[in-house]
Amino acid sequence: MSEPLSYEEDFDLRDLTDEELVEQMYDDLYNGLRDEVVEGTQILLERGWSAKRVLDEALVAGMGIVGVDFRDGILFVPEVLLAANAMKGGMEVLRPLLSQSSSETIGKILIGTVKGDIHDIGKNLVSMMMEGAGFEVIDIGINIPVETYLEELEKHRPDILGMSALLTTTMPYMKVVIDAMVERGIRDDYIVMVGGAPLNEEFGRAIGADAYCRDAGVAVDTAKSLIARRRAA
Ligand code: B1M
Repeated sequence: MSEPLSYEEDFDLRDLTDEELVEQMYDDLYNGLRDEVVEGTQILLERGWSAKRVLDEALVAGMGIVGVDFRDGILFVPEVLLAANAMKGGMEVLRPLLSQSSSETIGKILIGTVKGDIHDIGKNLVSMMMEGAGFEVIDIGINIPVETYLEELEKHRPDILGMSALLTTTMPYMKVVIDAMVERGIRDDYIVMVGGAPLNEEFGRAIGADAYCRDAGVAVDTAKSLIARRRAA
C-alpha cells in the first residue's frame, strides 16, 4: 500500500489558476497559515498582479470572510489572531511595493489606534500607503490615550493627525482626543483624519474631524487634497 501524500507532495500553489489561488489564499488566511499566504502573495506578484490588487482582492477580501465568521461566533480570538498574523505576513511582502516612497516628503502624518482598541492591520495599511505616496509617517501604535496623542503631536508637529478605531465602543474616544485638542487651543494646527470599519462620514463630521477615510487609498487622496488646500490658504 502506498504512503499518503504529504501537503508538499500533492499540492503546489503554483499549479493553481489565479482564481483558484485567491480562493486558496482565503482558506489559508482563514486557517492562519502565514507561510502559504506569503507564498500566494509572492506568486500573484510574479504573475503581474499589482500590490494594490493583491491587497484588495486576496488579503483584505480574505480577512472580510474571517470577520464574518468571527462576528457569527464560528471563529474565536485565537483563530482570528492567527489569521491576522497570516495577513501581516502577506502585507510584509507588499510593504516595499506599497511604500516605494518618492524622494520628496509631501507632508507628515502621526497615526495611532485609540485607547481600548488593539486592532492595527488597517492602521498599518494606511501607514504603508501614506509612505508610498511620499508622506513621512509616525506610527505611535495601538491603545493610545489622549495624553500620548497630545505629547506626540507636540513632539513631532505633523500636518495630520490620523486616528483609527475598529470597535463601536472605542470610536467615541476619537472625540475625546479632538475635544482635548480644542481645549488646548491646538485643534486648528492640525488636519484630523479618522478611519476604521464602524465609522462613517456622518460620525467624522459629528466629532469634529476634518475627514473620514473609508480606506487607505481614500486616506492618501484626502491627505493630499487637505494639505494642498491648507497650504494654498
Ligand atoms: Co476584532 N472585532 N475584536 N480582532 N476584528 C472586529 C472589528 C469586529 C467587527 C468583528 C465582528 O464581530 N465581525 C468586532 C467589532 C464589533 C463592534 O465593535 N461592533 C470585533 C470585536 C468584537 C473584537 C473583540 C472585542 C473580540 C473579543 O475579545 N471578544 C476584541 C477587541 C480587542 C480590543 O481591541 N480591545 C477583538 C480582537 C481582535 C483580534 C486581536 C483577534 C484581531 C486584531 C489583530 C490586529 O489587528 N493585530 C481582530 C480582528 C483581526 C478583527 C477583524 C476580523 C478584522 C479587522 C481587520 O484587520 N480588517 C474585524 C472584522 C472586520 O472588520 N470585518 C474585527 C482588515 C483591515 C484592512 O480593515 O481595519 O477596517 P480595517 O482598515 C481599513 C479601513 O477601515 C481604513 O483603511 C483600512 C485599510 O483600507 N482605516 C483607516 C482604518 N483605520 C484608519 C485610519 C485612518 C484612515 C483610514 O486614519 C487616517
